[in-house]
Amino acid sequence: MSNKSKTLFTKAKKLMPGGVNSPVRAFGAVGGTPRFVKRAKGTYLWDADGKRYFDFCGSWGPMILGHAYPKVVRAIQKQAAQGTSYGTSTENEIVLAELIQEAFPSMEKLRLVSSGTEAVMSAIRLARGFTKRSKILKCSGCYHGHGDSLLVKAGSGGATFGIPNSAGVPDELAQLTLTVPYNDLKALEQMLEKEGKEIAVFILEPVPANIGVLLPKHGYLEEVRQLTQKHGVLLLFDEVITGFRLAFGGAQASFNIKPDLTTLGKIIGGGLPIGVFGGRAEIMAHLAPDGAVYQAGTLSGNPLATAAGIATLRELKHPHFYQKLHQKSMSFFGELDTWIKKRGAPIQLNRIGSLFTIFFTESAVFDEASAKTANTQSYSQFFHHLLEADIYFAPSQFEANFVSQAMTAEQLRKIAAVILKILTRLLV
Ligand code: HOZ
Repeated sequence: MSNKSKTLFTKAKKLMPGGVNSPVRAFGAVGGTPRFVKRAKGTYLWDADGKRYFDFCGSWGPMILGHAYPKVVRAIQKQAAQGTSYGTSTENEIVLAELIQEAFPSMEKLRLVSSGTEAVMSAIRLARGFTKRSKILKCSGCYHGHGDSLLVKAGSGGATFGIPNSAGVPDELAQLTLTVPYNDLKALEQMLEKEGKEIAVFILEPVPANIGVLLPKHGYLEEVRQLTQKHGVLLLFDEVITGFRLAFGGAQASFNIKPDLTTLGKIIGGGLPIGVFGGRAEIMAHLAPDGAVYQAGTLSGNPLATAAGIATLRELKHPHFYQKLHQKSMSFFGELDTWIKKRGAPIQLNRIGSLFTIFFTESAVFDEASAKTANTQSYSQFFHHLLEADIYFAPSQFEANFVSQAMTAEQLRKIAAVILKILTRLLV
């Protein structure tokens, strides 16, 4: 076990609640001591004791190119030498906005902010300002950052720690957030019939990845688009995880659906803090200084984050980038899947593109309730066996894992063999 991480965790707990700056990092759900990381390169993380891990967490999504990708590092270094924040507009904001818009044509206008949470909070305010309606609708188990209105039946840390409704959110506000199960069109239809006239926006992870990965049932997203349109409810795709992950144009390109609003984060900052929200020009016109919905940020469009984002997105634009990434991922998942099926193991491998979760349950996982049938104790055991084998997964059953382009087919073959050995041991 990592001694330095233990010492650092003890020290950190004296200074920070739970010893962390974001709850799921604390290993609360899997037990043990969180690893304090000192450096990362390509597919690997090194902890404070110098122990190396093959990393499937990828900083929770941003590191699609792998860690310390040379072109991204150079872009950050070059920009840092020219200043780290100006509080003025820069040309790079335009360059990044053009790259994002090229990938997401539904974002006719957009605004850069500093995190996915901030993007969602701002987009929700805008949706309310535009529609002049107060209620919002989300799916139970989906996570859209920690804005007050979104911490109702929330996934990610909400699911991990069993606090889907956070203390500190006034009931009066929480009551304005309605929920329906993901993949349930009947529930959505009934909700919109009953409350539609008061709902500003339906916010949805088109492919949820914060309760573990869920896949939309055939036709679900198309029907969601039609139903929201019918009721004059805006559709907001939260693609903080799926954006530039499932395809250059995210889930909306993969499933060919045009939402009214979109939020992005993670990958678009190449590992630096960033978020963006955008959508139909008619809606975005309501944002200050053009319109009456206020939104601002000292570090919005930050020069370091935009430099890293531009360098990252330019790599993702290369022809065949996603094809290669998905091919590698598919062979890796294929090896796991074949074994699971052959053995009839009580495990669900939910996956799409380079995104995946291994659920320890025999029933199909397609919404929050089915995700919650997973045996979290088995996941914890699995997680710690992986750690012993120098493999780092997300420290919670209810999160996604990521294949990065830095991982080679050969590495993934070897890792698949290790994972199957661990599963064999666990399932006897
Ligand atoms: N919101 C992230 C998981 N979906 C966790 C971020 C972190 O703890 O670093």
